[in-house]
Amino acid sequence: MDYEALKDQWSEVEDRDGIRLSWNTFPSTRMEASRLVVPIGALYTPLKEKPDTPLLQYEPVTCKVPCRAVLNPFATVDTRARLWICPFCLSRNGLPAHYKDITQDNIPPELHPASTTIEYRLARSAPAPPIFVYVVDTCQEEDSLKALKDSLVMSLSLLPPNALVGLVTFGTMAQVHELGYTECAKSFVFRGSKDYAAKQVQEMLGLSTSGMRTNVPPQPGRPAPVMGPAARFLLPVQQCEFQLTNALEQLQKDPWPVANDKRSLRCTGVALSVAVGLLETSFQNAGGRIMLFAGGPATEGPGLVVGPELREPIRSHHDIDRDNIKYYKKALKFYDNLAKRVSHNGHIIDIFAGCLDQVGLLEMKGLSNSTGGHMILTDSFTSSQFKQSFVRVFDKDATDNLLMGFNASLEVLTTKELKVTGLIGHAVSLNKKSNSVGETECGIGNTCSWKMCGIDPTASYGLYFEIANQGGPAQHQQGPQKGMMQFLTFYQHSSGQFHLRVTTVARNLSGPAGDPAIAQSFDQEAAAVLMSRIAVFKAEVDDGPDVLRWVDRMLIRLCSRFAEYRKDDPSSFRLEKNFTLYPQFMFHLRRSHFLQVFNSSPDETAFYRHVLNHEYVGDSLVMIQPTLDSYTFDQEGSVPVLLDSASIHPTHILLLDTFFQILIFHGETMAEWRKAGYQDQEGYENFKSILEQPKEDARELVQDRFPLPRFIICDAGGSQARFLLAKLNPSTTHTTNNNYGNGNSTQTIFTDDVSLQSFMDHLMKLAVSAQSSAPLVWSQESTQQAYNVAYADKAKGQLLLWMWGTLRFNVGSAGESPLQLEEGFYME
Ligand SMILES: *C1O[C@H](CO)[C@@H](O)[C@H](O)[C@H]1NC(C)=O
Ligand SMILES: *[C@@H]1O[C@H](CO)[C@@H](O)[C@H](O)[C@H]1NC(C)=O
Ligand SMILES: *[C@@H]1O[C@H](CO)[C@@H](O)[C@H](O)[C@H]1NC(C)=O
Ligand SMILES: *[C@@H]1O[C@H](CO)[C@@H](O)[C@H](O)[C@H]1NC(C)=O
Ligand SMILES: *[C@@H]1O[C@H](CO)[C@@H](O)[C@H](O)[C@H]1NC(C)=O
Ligand SMILES: [Zn+2]
Repeated sequence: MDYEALKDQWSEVEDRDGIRLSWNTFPSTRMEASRLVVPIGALYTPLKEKPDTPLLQYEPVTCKVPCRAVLNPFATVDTRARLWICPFCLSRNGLPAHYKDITQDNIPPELHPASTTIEYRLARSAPAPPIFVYVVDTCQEEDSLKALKDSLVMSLSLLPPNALVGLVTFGTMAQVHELGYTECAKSFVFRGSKDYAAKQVQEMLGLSTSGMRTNVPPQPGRPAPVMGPAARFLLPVQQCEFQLTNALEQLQKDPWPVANDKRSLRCTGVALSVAVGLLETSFQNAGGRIMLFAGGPATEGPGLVVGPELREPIRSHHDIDRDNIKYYKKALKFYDNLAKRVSHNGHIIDIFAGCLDQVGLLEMKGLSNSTGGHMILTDSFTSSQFKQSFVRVFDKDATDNLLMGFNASLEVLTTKELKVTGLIGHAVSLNKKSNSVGETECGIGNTCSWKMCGIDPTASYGLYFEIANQGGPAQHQQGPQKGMMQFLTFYQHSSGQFHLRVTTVARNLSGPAGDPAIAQSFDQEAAAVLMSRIAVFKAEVDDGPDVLRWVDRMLIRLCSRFAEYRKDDPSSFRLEKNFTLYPQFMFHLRRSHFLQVFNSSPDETAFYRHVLNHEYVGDSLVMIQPTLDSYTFDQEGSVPVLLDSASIHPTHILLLDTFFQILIFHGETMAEWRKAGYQDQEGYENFKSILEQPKEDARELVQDRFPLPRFIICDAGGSQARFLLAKLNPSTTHTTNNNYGNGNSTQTIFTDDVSLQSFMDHLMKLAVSAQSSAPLVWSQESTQQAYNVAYADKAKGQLLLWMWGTLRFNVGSAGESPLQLEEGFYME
C-alpha cells in the first residue's frame, strides 16, 4: 500500500476510534522493538465525539475476573455452544442468557466489526449532580473585576439547572459564601495567613459529618435532595441563582489598603484549600469542578509564590536555573499535596489567569494536570481571549448535556505480547497491577489504570507500550498474529449516568526480524507528537540541554536505522516518504517554547506544556510546527509557504498559526499602502480584498480552538513582528559558519539557532557515520514527493513543508520578484 493510502487509513481509524499509533505493525520481539527507537505508542482521545455511534443502554458483557475485558469484535463467538473466547486471556465465557438468539447474521452491536469503539450507558447513576465552585480573586482593578463578575453571572445560565454551585472569594482573607442563607449576604471568613488543615476547614464550616444521601438518586429537572450541612454553601443553581447573582454583583475590590510599593495580599492557597475542603467530606467521588480565577500571584499564607514587596520580582527561569528561588519549593509542595487530595476526591481544578504578570501557574500546575482541569492564561479578564475561552468550557452536545465528564478513569488491557509502560497526559496513577503492566516505565507507569477526574471530547492521552517477548518470534499459529489493546474509559456523564467507552485495537505482529511491514507502518505525525510528550515530560525533571540531547540522539538513531545511505557519505542519505517529515518536526520541537524556555516566563512554559499534553495529533503538530500562509496579488486565496524568514516579502501578507497565537503580518509595501488608505479608494478593490482574506481565514481557524488564541496584527518593522520572526527558520540570516564543532559524536548538541538546512546537513552526517547501510542517492524525485506530501496535508489544515530545496530570495528590483524554490539541492 502506498503512503497516501496508509495515511487515509490512519485518519479513518482516528475518526472511528480516536486513536493514532506510532507503529501500526507491532514488532514481535523486544530486541526488534528497541531497534525502532521510537516506542510503540498511542495518542488516544477517549471521548472523541462520534455522533453516529449508538449508545448501548445495557451493561457490557465482560470476561472473567481478573481479565474483565469487554466483549468486542475480535472475540471468537461460538453461537451454537453459546460461548465467546476472550482474545486477551483466551478464556471461554458463556454468553449471557439474553444473547440466546444471536446467529451469524444477527449479532449484538458490540460484536459488529465496525464497533471497535462503543459506548455503554450504565445503570449506575451519579451520586450527585455536577458541582461547580467558583473561587474568585477580588484583588483586581474595578474594570477587570466587573468583567469577571459579568462572565460568572452569565455562566450560571449555561449550567444544568440541577447543578450545585458554590462561591469562595479571596483577597487578604478567604470567604465562603453561605448561599443557603437568604436573609442577607453571609459568609465564613478564613485568615489568609494560616495554613488550615483539612479537618479544621470542615469543622469551621460545620461539615464534619458526611451529609450526602448516597441512596437518593438525583432526578433530572428537579432540585437535588438536600445535601446535609454542605447545602448551606452548595445549592442547585435553579434554587440559588438570585442569591448567587446578588453575591457576585456585590463583590467589591478587596478592601485592604495596598501601599504603592506593595502587591495586594492575596491568599490563593488558603482559598483553594477551603474550596477543596468544602467538597471533600460531602462529595467525595461525586463529579465537581473548582474553578479558580486568579488576577495575580499568591502573596500571602501557604502557597505564596512571591512576597508582597514590589521590588522583589517574581521568579524567572534564570532564577530557577540558579536555584535562587525563595518560595518555589515550598509552594510547589503545598499545591502538589492539595492536588493529591483533589484527584483522590475525584474533583477537578481549573485555573483561569487574567493578569499581565505571572500568577504562579508554575507552582499550581499540578492542580490542573493531575485532575484533568483546564489552565487558561490570559492578560486580563476583560480580554475576549478569557471571555470566549471560559464560555467554551460549558459547550454542550446535541442533547444539551455539557461536553464534560467527571470522575473519569482509564484502564488499559493488552494481549500477552504487549505491556503498557505508562501514560503522559492529565492524569494520576491508580496503582493497579495486572498482567498488562510492563517492566519499564514511560511517563506515569507501573500501573494499568489511571484516574483523570475531568475529561472532555478533545482530551488526549499518550500511552506507551513495550514488547514482552524476549526470544525469537513465537509464530505457532497460522498466519500473522495480532497484538491487541483495549481501552476502558469509565466516567460520570453530565446527564447524571455513568458511561463506559470501550476502544479495542488490533494490529498485525511483524514476521521474522527485519520485516519491512514495521517500517511501512510508521505514522510520523503520531510519532512526533508522542515523542514530544516524552521530551516535555523529561523537561519537567531533567536539565534543558539533557532533553535536547536526548531528542537529537533519538532522531539520529532513527535516521541511522531507517534511512538508506552509504556509510560515511552524507550525500547518499535518503529517507523514505513515511519518514521525511519527522526530522523537521524534531527541528521545530527543539526550537519550540516547549523545550526552549528562556524566552518565556515560567508560567507561560507551564501553560504551553499543559495544553500540549491535552491535544490530539493534528493540533499538537500545529503547536510544534506552526503553519504559515501567504497572500498577494495575482493569486487565488492563500498559498502555504515555508516557515522560513525567506517567506517574508514586501508585497505579501502572512498568516501564522502557532495554535496559541494567530498573527497577521503585512509586508512593508502592504503596510504602507494600508496606512495610506488605498483599500478605501476606487480601483483598489483587489488590495482591499487581499487585506480582508487573512482575517477571514483567521476567523475560520479559531472557530473550534480552545483556548482562544491571541490575535496579533502587525507590520514589517513593527515591534510585534518579533512574534513571527521567533518562529521562522533563520535561513536568510545564517552564514555558512555554523558552530557544531565536534561533528563526530552522537552526543553533539545543535546550537539553538541553526537553520533547518544546517540541522539536516548535520543530522545526515551523524546518521551516516553511526553505522553502515545500503547506498542510495537523495534524488530530485523524492524532493518532489516531499513537496506533494506537504501540499496534500494542507487540505487537512496542516501545513507541512519539507525544505529540501534551496530558498532563493531575489533581492534587487525593490524586492518585487517572487520567492523561488530551487529543487535538487542535495543532489551534489
Ligand atoms: C516507509 O519506510 C520504510 C523504510 O525506509 C520503507 O521500507 C517503506 O517502503 C516505506 N513505506 C512507504 C509506504 O513509503
Ligand atoms: C470515581 O472513581 C473512582 C476510581 O477512580 C471509583 O472508585 C469511584 O467508585 C467513582 N465514583 C463513583 C461515584 O462511582
Ligand atoms: C504535573 O505537575 C507536577 C508538578 O506540580 C509535575 O511534577 C508533573 O511533571 C506534571 N505532569 C506533567 C505530565 O507535566
Ligand atoms: C495484516 O496481515 C494480513 C495477513 O498477512 C494482511 O493481509 C494485512 O494486509 C495486514 N495488515 C496490515 C495493516 O498490514
Ligand atoms: C571525527 O573522527 C575522526 C576519527 O576518529 C577524526 O579524524 C576527525 O578529526 C573527527 N572529526 C571531527 C570534526 O571531530
Ligand atoms: Zn479475558
